[in-house]
Amino acid sequence: MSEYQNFLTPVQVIGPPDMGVATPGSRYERVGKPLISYWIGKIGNAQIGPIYLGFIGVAAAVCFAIGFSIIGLNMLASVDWNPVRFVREFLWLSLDPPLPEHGLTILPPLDEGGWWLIAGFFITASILMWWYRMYHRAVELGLGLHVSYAFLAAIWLYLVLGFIRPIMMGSWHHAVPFGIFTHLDWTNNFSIEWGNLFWNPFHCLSIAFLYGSTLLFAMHGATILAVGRYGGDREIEQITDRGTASERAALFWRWTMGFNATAESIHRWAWWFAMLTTLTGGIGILITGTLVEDWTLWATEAGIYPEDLSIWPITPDSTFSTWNEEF
Ligand code: 07D
Ligand code: 07D
Repeated sequence: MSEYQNFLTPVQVIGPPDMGVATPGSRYERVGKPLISYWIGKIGNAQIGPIYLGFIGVAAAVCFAIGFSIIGLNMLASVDWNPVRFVREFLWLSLDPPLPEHGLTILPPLDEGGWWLIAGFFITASILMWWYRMYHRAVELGLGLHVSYAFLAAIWLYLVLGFIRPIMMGSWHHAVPFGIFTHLDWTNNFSIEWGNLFWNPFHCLSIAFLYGSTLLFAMHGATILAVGRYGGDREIEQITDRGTASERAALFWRWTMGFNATAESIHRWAWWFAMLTTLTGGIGILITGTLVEDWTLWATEAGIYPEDLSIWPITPDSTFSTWNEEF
């Protein structure tokens, strides 16, 4: 038998599936006959199901299906109901928000943004209900509410982008289209329209936390894998069994950079960095066009953007003719 387990040496115990702890007072039960999958066991827990099926969860799934279908059917209509074109052109298809002249009208003509509003309503209802499911399952299991707060931070950015800011701007037109490439185009146009988002300090903060999140994730993931050979991933033993993996992990960082997080605090670092990415991002988007009209102008006035651009002689600039001539 393997002394320690990783995804190459898993010992998979096959036995009666675990139904999980009882949650007295729950109105709904877990459903589905659990199954054990060797291959799923390679990337996580081998047992699939049972899944908790509550009213809100089902309602969220139904709302998502309705919103998703409305988007899909509109896309299909835009290619004359031709399934081959739908598949080939999918990445370019889009369901766009209402035209500017409709302002904040609740129901503009369906093909001028009405379908976008209806789809948006169902997708948003679905996300909010899924959030409630996260919240409520945590309460019932006696957990902290950290997962639901983290999800809420992402929902904050989503709501700012598609709901709160468009209302503050006085038109749904400012919201994001439902489309793979069109939402990228929207993102690019947003930056251009409001004077280059790079000069928005909240965009800077959001990027710092996003990059920080990947760094922390890499450091933490790598550290635990590195001490896996000493059982570092067996969290229960590590709490009582000092002097082995956890200690080596901590020492590694104390020796390499003088400071080490603890097994608890590293998760706090990760949680805050991830949450702050979308929290600061949402603030940055909310104040764009509402408080600040042009970020380059703002940065110039704040003394951040240089008034004399000749101090950056080597910056590649595609509009700079001699640069173009070189290529
Ligand atoms: C890996 C977890 C799984 C989730 C996945 C996404 C859908 C959408 C759409 C039917 C990390 C599932 C996608 C259900 C189906 C239709 C029309 C999460 C993981 C795999 N974006 N964005 C993507 C969304 C915004 C931006 C990809 C959503 C803003 C850039 C995917 C939202 C701005 C790039 C996607 C949203 C923005 C992307 C991969 C909501 C600024 C890319 C996402 C609800 C923040 C990348 C072609 C991923 C890409 C990409 C989904 C909002 C910018 C389609 C659902 C408006 C610059 N975005 N995005 O892996 O390849 O996330 O695009 O707010 O380069 Mg986006
Ligand atoms: C979108 C939160 C909502 C998602 C939810 C999930 C479903 C799917 C799935 C069933 C992602 C719902 C899920 C419905 C269900 C299944 C399978 C989180 C979301 C609730 N930028 N930029 C950011 C960089 C530029 C622009 C953030 C880098 C340019 C705009 C991030 C660069 C221009 C916006 C970031 C760069 C521009 C952003 C997003 C470099 C374009 C935003 C953080 C190196 C030319 C957003 C303040 C995030 C923001 C945002 C990174 C460049 C535009 C840090 C690294 C200058 C308009 N940019 N960006 O977590 O918050 O998103 O800005 O150039 O709105 Mg940017």
